[in-house]
Amino acid sequence: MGQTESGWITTDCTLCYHSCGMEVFVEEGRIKKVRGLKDHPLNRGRLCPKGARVIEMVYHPDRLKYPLKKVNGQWQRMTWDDTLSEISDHLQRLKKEYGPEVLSIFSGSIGVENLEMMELAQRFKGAFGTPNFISVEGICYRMRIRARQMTFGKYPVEETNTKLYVLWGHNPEQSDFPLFLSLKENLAKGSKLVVIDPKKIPLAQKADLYLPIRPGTDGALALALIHVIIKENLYDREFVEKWTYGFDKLVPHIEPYTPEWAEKITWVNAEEIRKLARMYAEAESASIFQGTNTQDQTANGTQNSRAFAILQTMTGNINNPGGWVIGPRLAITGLGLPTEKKPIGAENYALFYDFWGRKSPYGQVVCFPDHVPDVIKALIVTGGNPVLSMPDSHAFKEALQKLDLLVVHDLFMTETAELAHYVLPACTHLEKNGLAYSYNVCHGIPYLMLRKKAIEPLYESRSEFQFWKGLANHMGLGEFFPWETDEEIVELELRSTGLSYNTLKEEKAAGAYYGEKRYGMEEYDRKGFPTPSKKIEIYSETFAQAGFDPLPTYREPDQSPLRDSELSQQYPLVLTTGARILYYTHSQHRNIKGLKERHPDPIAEIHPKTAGQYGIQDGNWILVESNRGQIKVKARLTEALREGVVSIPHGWPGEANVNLLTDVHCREPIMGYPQMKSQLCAIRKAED
Ligand SMILES: Nc1nc2c(c(=O)[nH]1)N[C@H]1C(S)=C(S)[C@@H](COP(=O)(O)OP(=O)(O)OC[C@H]3O[C@@H](n4cnc5c(=O)[nH]c(N)nc54)[C@H](O)[C@@H]3O)O[C@H]1N2
Ligand SMILES: Nc1nc2c(c(=O)[nH]1)N[C@H]1C(S)=C(S)[C@@H](COP(=O)(O)OP(=O)(O)OC[C@H]3O[C@@H](n4cnc5c(=O)[nH]c(N)nc54)[C@H](O)[C@@H]3O)O[C@H]1N2
Ligand code: SF4
Ligand SMILES: [Mo]
Repeated sequence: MGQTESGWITTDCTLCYHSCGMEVFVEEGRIKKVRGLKDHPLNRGRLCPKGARVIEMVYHPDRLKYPLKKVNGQWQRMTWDDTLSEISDHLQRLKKEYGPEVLSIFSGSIGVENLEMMELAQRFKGAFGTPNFISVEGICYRMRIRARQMTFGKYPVEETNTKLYVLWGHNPEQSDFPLFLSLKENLAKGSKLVVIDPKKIPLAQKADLYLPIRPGTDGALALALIHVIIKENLYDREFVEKWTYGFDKLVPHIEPYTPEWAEKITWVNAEEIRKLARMYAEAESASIFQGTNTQDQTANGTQNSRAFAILQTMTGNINNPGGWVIGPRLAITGLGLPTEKKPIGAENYALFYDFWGRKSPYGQVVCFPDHVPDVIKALIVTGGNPVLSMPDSHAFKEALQKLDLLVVHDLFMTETAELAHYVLPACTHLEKNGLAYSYNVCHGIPYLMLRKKAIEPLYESRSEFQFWKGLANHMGLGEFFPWETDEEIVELELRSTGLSYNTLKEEKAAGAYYGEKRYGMEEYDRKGFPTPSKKIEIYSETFAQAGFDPLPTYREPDQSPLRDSELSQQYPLVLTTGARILYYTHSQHRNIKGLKERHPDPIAEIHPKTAGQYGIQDGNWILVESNRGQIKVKARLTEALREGVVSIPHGWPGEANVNLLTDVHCREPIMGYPQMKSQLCAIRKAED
């Protein structure tokens, strides 16, 4: 693949999915310095604390260095060739006996920002013939894309410059560094801010309105907002008449959803709901920024996303500067190969899998534990740590232990890798070429840049390209991976974009926008929207046909404090999980000293009054219990969090892993997403 260069190399950061621009200084084949790329529109020269410490990660002594095989419970060093040969033999045997569905491939959130990781895994999946590709798409983000697509026929995204930001379960200060940068600038210029969150996050101090909502009840609030906007005639009548389908059905539908009704459910004061409805409808432009996964992981997720789409529509905040805008479609050539068979979950969650013939390449990951070993007996994990990151670690761990074959390709020995039969060393993003793309945060215009290799792979680590190609070769599937280098892959991906590998390498190292954004409705005047009614579908026949409410409705979390049940008595507090910590990506980076010291302990945030009821003080180690298990974390008392709520970040290992508490069978009924933001728990002081 040729020697890498010395000096400053322009590439991106893949430590989280934002793909900020990064420059890396290389001397004698070693990375010496990194800095943010000034010309990148997302981070504009800055790096968050994770990106700034990437060198510590790349050269971490705990990096996996060579392939390992578990023999009698001990890791034994292997060569790549022998390992791939053994895996290949094993897969062939299983396939022959049980058919190709026997293999599943899991890709984590790294596979969302790393096109090649996802695409090559999907290529192998197709070459092997299994439909069972599963990923974080089954618990994060895809739900909103599909809900918006079913409403608009396309996927509009939030503009980063708006006159009114509605942060609805989203805390960009921790999770969305690029949005945080533009938000701060625009607030200084007079934009307004609303925060809807059970925690008064620091940004809420600057907000014009803060609504302390009970976790999992956002759908009720959204319905009440629609109610007020209609009742008070605050909607954009002209826009609604011209562009929407089914508004007449919405009007009687929202009759019962008064702010007073919502107050009982959401714990948000009815007058505050009215205030928000007026502020939102009257803003010059407004954009709802729903949490990247917050709404997805509630009992009402799909309907919440639909309700937000309807709110944006009713107020005319579609395709206007500062609203939700439909940008040009990114025409990257996919590498995935389709399979005829349906993946796990396709029957139970039909709209996740298929609508209007738009098939998704993903199985529903929450269905995985129940399909092992009956359907699935082998799993390859690439760039993910499902034991810590998927809901219900007990269920996932048990399933992984029942597998005939578990292969993990990662940088480190994770809790998932510890359960594997084979562990393969992966290289970091700075050791391979790829195509980086950003979408939302660049104002709805796709932005492409070369993720340029800065150094040669360390130790015996290999890229996803090398791994899948190698395995395919061993299995006689080499024809599906005809390329020699990862540069060729980037070239292929770019084929229909008008850009080329060389253009990105030589002329546009800092990246290039792909396509132009057009405001206004001219395009739809001519063609209509690509939905069955050719309009924006407030009322969705697609939902009705699939057996779901065609207009947004509300569903209480499966585990609810409002229900007087044995469960709510035993576990009286509301548990929300996974609020992001700036210093870590999911289960990663706790081995980076410069980050760990910034946030050393796994914590549970609790209001002092709630903690007081259990004799818990700030800094005490506590046990948190749910119907699925128990964990031990440190209590952090804060008046910022609503009383009666416990908020615990995810990704901590061992007995602090919050997914030991979450329940893979508490699911949103339409797309199957787990209710990780709204379960019940109990707390008590730990003995020592
Ligand atoms: N309770 C609860 N759980 C949650 C959430 C929550 O809110 N609450 N959030 C969920 C969400 S939204 C998501 S997206 C998931 C994320 O779930 P995962 O993606 O499974 O989580 P990570 O811990 O980021 O795992 C990524 C793994 O990839 C490895 N890796 C990094 N770079 C590379 C590479 O270049 N190649 C390879 N092969 N490996 C690499 C890392 O070492 C790490 O082990 O977590 C989910 N889990
Ligand atoms: N540093 C860092 N950044 C990340 C990640 C990471 O692991 N680390 N992960 C990335 C990924 S894959 C994802 S999906 C995104 C996640 O991004 P988001 O889902 O937007 O998560 P946060 O920004 O942490 O904001 C969640 C906020 O919602 C609040 N909240 C909790 N439950 C509820 C609820 O039921 N309703 C409402 N209204 N609010 C609630 C929490 O208190 C918190 O302030 O972050 C991405 N960015
Ligand atoms: S936000 Fe931080 S970790 Fe994420 S891509 Fe940007 S610099 Fe890297
Ligand atoms: Mo995510």
